[in-house]
Amino acid sequence: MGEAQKGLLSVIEKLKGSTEQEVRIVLLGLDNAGKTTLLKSLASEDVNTITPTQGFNIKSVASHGMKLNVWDIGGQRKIRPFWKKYLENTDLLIYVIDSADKKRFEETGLELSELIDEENLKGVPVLIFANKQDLATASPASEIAEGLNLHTYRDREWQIQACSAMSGEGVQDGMNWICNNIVNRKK
Ligand code: G3D
Ligand code: MG
Repeated sequence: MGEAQKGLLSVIEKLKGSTEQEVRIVLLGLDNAGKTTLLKSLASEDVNTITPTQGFNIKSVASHGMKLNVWDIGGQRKIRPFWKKYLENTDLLIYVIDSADKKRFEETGLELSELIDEENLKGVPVLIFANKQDLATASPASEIAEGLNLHTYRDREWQIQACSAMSGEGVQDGMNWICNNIVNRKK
């Protein structure tokens, strides 16, 4: 694997120079969006899976002063209250969308808008990965942005990045945005 694999760690290395605080990131999206694939390209470290409560699997990577938590959202109304703890003090939200799964655009849009309203994510910058762009049936990021009404987000920084977690294309661009944003926020 190439540069993309080192992406997040090198971002964190840079951040260490500018802050002593831990950087907390949550990576979310519907099941099958590509989170696990993306995670593998973001972190070369071993990923621990913890199960804090029944039916709620959370993958957690901690290294270099960074804490990254990942879980599937959608269809989990009953266990949502358990998320709270893992959304506390979040510095950045990464939201992953399967750009080729048009049937679930509405569902993923609803989940994102609910997340954005979470108290613990108030004002938190959000990077949206329009993933699976390598598929011929993928919708372009601009169309997805429109469908999600991203232009109405006025209380936070946001960015949509076309990518393929599989090939790594676009992942580094997303990392660069993260780097600039967390650095600006922590200053
Ligand atoms: P999740 O962790 O969000 O549930 P995964 O999603 O990372 O497990 O990915 C779900 C499926 O989508 C996997 O396929 C994975 O290989 C595929 N996938 C992830 N990212 C991409 C991408 O950028 N392009 C393409 N074409 N496929 C991708 P399987 O077949 O293993 O279920
Ligand atoms: Mg997964």
